[in-house]
Amino acid sequence: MGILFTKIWRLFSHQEHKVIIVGLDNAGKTTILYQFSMNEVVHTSPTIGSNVEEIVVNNTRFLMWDIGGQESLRSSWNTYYTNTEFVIVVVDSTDRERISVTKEELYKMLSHEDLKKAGLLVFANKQDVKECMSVAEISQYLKLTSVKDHQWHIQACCALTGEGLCQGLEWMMSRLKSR
Ligand SMILES: Nc1nc2c(ncn2[C@@H]2O[C@H](COP(=O)(O)OP(=O)(O)O)[C@@H](O)[C@H]2O)c(=O)[nH]1
Ligand SMILES: [Mg+2]
Repeated sequence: MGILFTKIWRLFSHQEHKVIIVGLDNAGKTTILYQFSMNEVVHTSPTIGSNVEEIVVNNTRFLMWDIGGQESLRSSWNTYYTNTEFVIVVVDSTDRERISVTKEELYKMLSHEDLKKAGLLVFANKQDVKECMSVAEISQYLKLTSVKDHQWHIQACCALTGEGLCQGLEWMMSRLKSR
């Protein structure tokens, strides 16, 4: 009864699904957010605090929070976690030096009580840049196959052209449907 009620409630309530976009500064989070919301490339400046946009895909509404990734802001990421259904982690695939920092932040997030049920989508961004890390390399660095308690998916993308972004959204939609 409880589950049925929840499903019906979702159908009629036009509920928004909360998504947070995190990752280190300069990874491409804000560019991705505005590709989703406006389908165009915007000139970004480092995000202080957060940007938020509503994105509607086939009647499914996502409320997407793009949270500043500078070191000083990372400690406040957890104030955004409540009711989050998906965490999008954006990786700058050209930034080999800081992939370990991303990994550290990733596992800190996954162990947080408020994100226990959240799905994880990793965008391997900047795939247009020569010699960038591949999806396989990034998966390996982040040890994604060891993530057993969250549903996860990694997607190659280029935020500048938008390539790969729809596939990421489709994965999120498929997770919602399978509930
Ligand atoms: N070559 C390339 N540059 C990108 C891509 N995505 C973002 N950028 C650039 O990376 C810089 C940081 O992007 P921004 O969205 O502000 O990153 P944020 O700090 O994570 O929000 C900007 O100069 C973007 O134009 C991409 O897919 N390819
Ligand atoms: Mg930003």
